[in-house]
Amino acid sequence: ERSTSSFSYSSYHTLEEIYTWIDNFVTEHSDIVSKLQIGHSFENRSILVLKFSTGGSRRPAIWIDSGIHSREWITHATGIWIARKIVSEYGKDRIVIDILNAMDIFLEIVSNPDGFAYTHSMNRLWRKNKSSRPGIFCIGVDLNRNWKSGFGGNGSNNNPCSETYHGPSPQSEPEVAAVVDFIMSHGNVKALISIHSYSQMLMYPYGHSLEPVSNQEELYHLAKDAVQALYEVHGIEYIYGSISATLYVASGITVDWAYDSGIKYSFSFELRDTGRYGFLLPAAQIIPTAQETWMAIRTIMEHTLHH
Ligand code: ING
Ligand code: ZN
Repeated sequence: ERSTSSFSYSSYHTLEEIYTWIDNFVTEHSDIVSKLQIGHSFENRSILVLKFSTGGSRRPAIWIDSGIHSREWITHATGIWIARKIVSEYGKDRIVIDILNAMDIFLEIVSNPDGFAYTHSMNRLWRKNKSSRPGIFCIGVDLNRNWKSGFGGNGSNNNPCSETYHGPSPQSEPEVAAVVDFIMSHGNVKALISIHSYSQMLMYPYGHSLEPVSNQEELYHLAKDAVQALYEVHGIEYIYGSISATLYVASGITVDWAYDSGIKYSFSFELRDTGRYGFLLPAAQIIPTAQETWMAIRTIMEHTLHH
């Protein structure tokens, strides 16, 4: 396919289809969108990031990632829909105009390309990446346990066969190292939003401990506003709070690393549903999920712009 006009935003897609869509999308919106390759996966696939920018250099930025867990297909689909929403709202929605006139948005849609390919070819419920090491007979590291903050602590596992295996060392996985290197060398990321599914939650640090973060009151009120904006779209209820208090203690996670690296607006979503379909969310729910998630993300971006 050579244009995005035939792409179905209400279907799930393979990695190849998404990467083709990215190329077409960037070509069609080259005035504000570009494609960055920030690294390679363990199996040597490209790790791609969409950059939305209206100019400037190293503007304050918002980072959004989806698909760090490969089986969470609704998150990739939501990322794609949001990419299109950003370009269609620039020029229409005053908030999006103001955001993009002052900030850049980086969007990593497929944060675990090897795992994602594997969910299409072999095992629909694969969560981890696909790395292997000599003498270790299980495959894969949990990319949401491989970050430096709290690495190896409670809610992560030392056993390579575990679904929450943290890996041999912090950032041992190329998919994590690529993001760390990019965000650190950028140096001006103000907000990070990491998208998972499922459970209908909006959460902020910490995951690794019950200790409150310094701006926890601000994050609590912002999460509340974002969840309210989400609710107003289709009446879907999200719960919100710190990760450790809302869900469970989890160590070595993306948003704790982001927060400890100075990104004070650091959030993680768990999208629809609450378990009826779980990871196998019907494609008919892609667009409503993306629409409501967008309103929450827009709320977080607007707050970031004004602070
Ligand atoms: N659950 C997340 C997990 O990695 C999570 C929960 C999200 C923990 C964000 C910490 C931060 O265990 C899923 N479904 O991936
Ligand atoms: Zn996840």
